[in-house]
Amino acid sequence: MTKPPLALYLAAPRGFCAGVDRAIKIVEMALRKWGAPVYVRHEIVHNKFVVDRLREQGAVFVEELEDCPDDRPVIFSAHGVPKAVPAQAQARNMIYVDATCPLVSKVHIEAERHHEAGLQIIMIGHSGHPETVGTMGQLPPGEVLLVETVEDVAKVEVRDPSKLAFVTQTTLSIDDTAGIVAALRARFPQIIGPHKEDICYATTNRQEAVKAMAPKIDAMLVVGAPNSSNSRRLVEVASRAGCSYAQLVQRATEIDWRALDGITSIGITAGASAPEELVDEVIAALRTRYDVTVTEVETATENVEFKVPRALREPA
Ligand code: 2E4
Ligand code: SF4
Repeated sequence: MTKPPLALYLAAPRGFCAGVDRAIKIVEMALRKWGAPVYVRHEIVHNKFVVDRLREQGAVFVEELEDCPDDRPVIFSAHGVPKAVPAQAQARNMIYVDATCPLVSKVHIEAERHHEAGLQIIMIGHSGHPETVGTMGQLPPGEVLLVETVEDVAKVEVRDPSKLAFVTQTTLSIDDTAGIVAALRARFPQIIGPHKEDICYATTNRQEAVKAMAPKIDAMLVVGAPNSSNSRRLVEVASRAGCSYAQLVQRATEIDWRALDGITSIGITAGASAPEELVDEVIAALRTRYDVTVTEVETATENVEFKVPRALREPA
């Protein structure tokens, strides 16, 4: 039987960003330096495939520092941790390596600087997400207020409207955040903040690539995990840009073939924590049912690289 033709548009950039590359490298280098087990507080990045592979090499994933023994190294995930976490590790004389993405650490420093200048901070982020918990946890309780929506901006109760700053999570929707920032500036004209927001280059580029592709395609598959904020935003961006079917898939086995019935074009992208092997797997699965022609849609080039901490570059 002949397979129906399918025009496959592959987003570029997609998949791993510099912060994820660095975080995974940190775990691998720590395993080499100290041997197994090395503990990791929270999924190093939000991807089961990455976590499983590191677990096979001897990494032990836990949610809290309390679940780690004193005498084994612990790594903090790319999303960042509240100040209390390294403080507790130090108090227990533990070896720890911080795999927080430098672009998340930059936001932590920004928040601290505003606090030292006597400002209360409003964070735009998702409640309960580890990055939000980590950034808010840089300062004492009450010093960082969380808003998730434009409606929250209308309700938030601040200490002094003339002494305010804002910071954001790095993986938010560019468009939603612009609306929330506009609402903040309208209600609090004196609020201080970054030029736009703190959304990182990788989040921005992946959303832009999806926007460029959406008009060309009948469906969009985003390779990524359900707990990955940046991946979920890519699904939303595709839907809003007019793609009638946009779906997050962790890997090929999650493709809903019935939903793809009758399509002639498809877009594929991957969140910043999704390995390229899983993109390849999805494309291979499509090839079993369709006569696929691949076109890459490149809207930006990336050459960002982050060094691993010095402790890992030195012998044990
Ligand atoms: C740290 C900061 O934050 P998100 O849920 O998108 O994390 P994920 O692990 O999926 O992606 C990597 C990452 C890590 C993004 N920003
Ligand atoms: Fe860092 Fe951005 Fe990657 Fe998050 S998505 S790890 S902030 S580079």
